[in-house]
Amino acid sequence: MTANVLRALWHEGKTALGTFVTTPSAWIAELLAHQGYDTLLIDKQHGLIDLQQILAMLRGASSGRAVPLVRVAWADPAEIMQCLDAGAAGIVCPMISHPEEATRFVQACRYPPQGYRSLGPIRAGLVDPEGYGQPLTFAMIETAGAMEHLDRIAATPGLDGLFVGPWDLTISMGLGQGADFSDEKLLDLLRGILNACQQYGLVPGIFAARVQDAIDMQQLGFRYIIQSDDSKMLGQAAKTGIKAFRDAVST
Ligand code: 3PY
Ligand code: MG
Repeated sequence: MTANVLRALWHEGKTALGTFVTTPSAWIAELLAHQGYDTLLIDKQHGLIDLQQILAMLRGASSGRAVPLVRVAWADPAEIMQCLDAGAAGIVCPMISHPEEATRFVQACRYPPQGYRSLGPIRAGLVDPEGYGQPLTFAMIETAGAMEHLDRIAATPGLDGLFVGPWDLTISMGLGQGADFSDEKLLDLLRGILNACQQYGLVPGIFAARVQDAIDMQQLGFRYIIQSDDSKMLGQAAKTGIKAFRDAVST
């Protein structure tokens, strides 16, 4: 499954739904890729995953229909290029605060003359021979700096979308802890990001922990939504089962 599958979906005005994969497991990636998600976001920033495990997870995800992207730990060109060569359909890059960082990120994903990616798509060329040179590029908007430079970040040539990290954004903007999607101050920021996306032809993306928040964000205008993550889902399912059992059984 390739970047162009998602591009086609967005071109039709549809929404891509995915979840974070935080567990270093090809099986979890494969399992989730078969559940009906449009995309998966393998989390190398806050997940428990290192570069060696990315290949196996991308291979696991490839057997399903969900298009696998990687959130890298930082805007490190070497790491970005390794994830792309391994076959990631795109990169979500955290903590982009300045236009120069956005340019450095996007150009690491593009071959000359658009960028400075080095040629060597060892697996990418195998799984996506047509499109490996045009992976998806999402800059994360999650800092006060990003809000200050939003327009110039959005104008970065070759950028496909902005992806909001509401938790970091909330902290960075001094709005407290934990993203409160009913907070008008946060909603104002999100509307500003949506406007920038519309102006520059970018796909607006966001993370939402709860399903209802994901629905609300889709209604607001976001078209790339990552809802929850595998660790949280597993923990919640376990808690629900344990509670049901303990409530029913007294000893
Ligand atoms: C944030 O909300 O800060 C994120 O990075 C989402 O994972
Ligand atoms: Mg974040």
